[in-house]
Amino acid sequence: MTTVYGMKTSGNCYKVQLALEQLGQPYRWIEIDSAAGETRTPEYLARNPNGKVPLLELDDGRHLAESNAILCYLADGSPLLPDERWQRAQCLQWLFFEQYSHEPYVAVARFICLWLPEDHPRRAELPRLRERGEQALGVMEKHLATQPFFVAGGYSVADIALFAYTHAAADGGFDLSRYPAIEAWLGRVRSQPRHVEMPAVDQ
Ligand SMILES: N[C@@H](CCC(=O)N[C@@H](CS)C(=O)NCC(=O)O)C(=O)O
Repeated sequence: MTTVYGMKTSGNCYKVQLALEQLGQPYRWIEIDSAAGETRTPEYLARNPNGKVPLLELDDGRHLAESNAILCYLADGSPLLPDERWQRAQCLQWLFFEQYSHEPYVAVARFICLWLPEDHPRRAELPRLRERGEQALGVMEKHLATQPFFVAGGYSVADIALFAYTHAAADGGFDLSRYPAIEAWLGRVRSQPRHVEMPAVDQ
């Protein structure tokens, strides 16, 4: 059976969980505690030399890292990843946008706010992270003002990838009420069959 090494409260890992649930694919989840060093053990680094979760392990022992690559692998051949060339390229466009222009700001602000102490020096990064995160949310808002989902064909891995940290953006100090089209899209994503929520973080 396919195995996922992940952390349930990580948006990058939640993307993989959500896709597997919506595809109805059986899987085994191994919870990794990165704070306890479990992504830095020799055994884990042998599976993923980059020492990150999520990580997919196939039955034949092959491993695949990077959440959005995992989404593409899992969704291949399903409606979550269009076959049509242009729509598929648009999916990829939004997956790369998520990793380069969204996640480094929206997810990192969340990480700092939820996991680092009040007096941690990295809190000084928050104003810049919020400024750049707002830019990404602005791009999404404009797109979603005219379309129900990111790619015209319908709900896809692009929506899964962008939902993961956008729906939790308030954790990083973002005010989503300023983005009505994003809020409406979050509702449409939540109403998809077999949707599961990301667990709340214990404070
Ligand atoms: N680009 C990677 C990012 C993976 C990543 O940053 N994972 C974090 C959790 S969200 C992690 O493994 N942190 C633990 C560590 O670095 O030890 C992806 O999309 O999968």
